[in-house]
Amino acid sequence: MPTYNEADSIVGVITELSTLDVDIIVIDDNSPDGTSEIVKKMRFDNVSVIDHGSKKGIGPAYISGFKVALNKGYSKIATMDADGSHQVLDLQRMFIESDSYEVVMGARWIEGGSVSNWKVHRILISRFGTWFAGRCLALPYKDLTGGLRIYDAKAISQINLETISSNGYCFQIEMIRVISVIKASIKEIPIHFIERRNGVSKMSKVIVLEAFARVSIWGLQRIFRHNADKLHYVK
Ligand SMILES: Nc1nc2c(ncn2[C@@H]2O[C@H](COP(=O)(O)OP(=O)(O)O)[C@@H](O)[C@H]2O)c(=O)[nH]1
Ligand SMILES: [Mg+2]
Repeated sequence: MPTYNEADSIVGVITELSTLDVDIIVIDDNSPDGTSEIVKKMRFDNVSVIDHGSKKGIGPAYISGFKVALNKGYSKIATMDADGSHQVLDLQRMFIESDSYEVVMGARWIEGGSVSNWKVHRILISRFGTWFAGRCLALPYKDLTGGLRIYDAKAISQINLETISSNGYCFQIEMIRVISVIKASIKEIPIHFIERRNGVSKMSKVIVLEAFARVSIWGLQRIFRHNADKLHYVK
């Protein structure tokens, strides 16, 4: 779980997750509100914190988390927001599916999926983002920007993680781009996304622009250079 200023949500999310047989790695970008210290004070045996030093964005945070998870030898790696938007019950259903697929993506924009309390502009950005990325990258999925996913650790271990360049939420799109290069199986499962009740979103114009620029460039590369630009992703 990547965190930036989630002091008001993190205890509830970790407590709820303790109903599952999982270890939790929190990757915190030196949150000024003390998120990291709050987690450490919980003293849960199955929870560890990576202090990431400064605000580097969710992309680098996830990559550090993946590296630690691979070192610890886990077989599956789940990613989840720390603000309470992702439901533990959805994650539980996804774990069942993850026995049959290398990547399970929580999807809001498929039958059975839903979003609560999200402003219209967020819905539009998210839906347009997935549509645009799907067209540019020739990916058939319905929700490319969500953060609730389960990856098979073996699939992640085939990736040259240093070559993943996105800092913001574009990371989620880039991961699926990479996953399709290694031809891992992907399944979308409907989830219920409930907008946070505490704290504020870290979504910004810079994050949207980064995604738009990177996806546009990848789209052009797909047309003009085929797969040559993607091979560096694979070990
Ligand atoms: N480590 C780290 N986590 C972040 C950063 N930006 C967002 N997050 C975390 O990523 C998750 C999703 O962020 P959020 O602001 O809720 O995005 P939204 O749901 O799209 O509005 C939350 O757990 C955030 O705390 C960041 O720069 N660094
Ligand atoms: Mg959120």
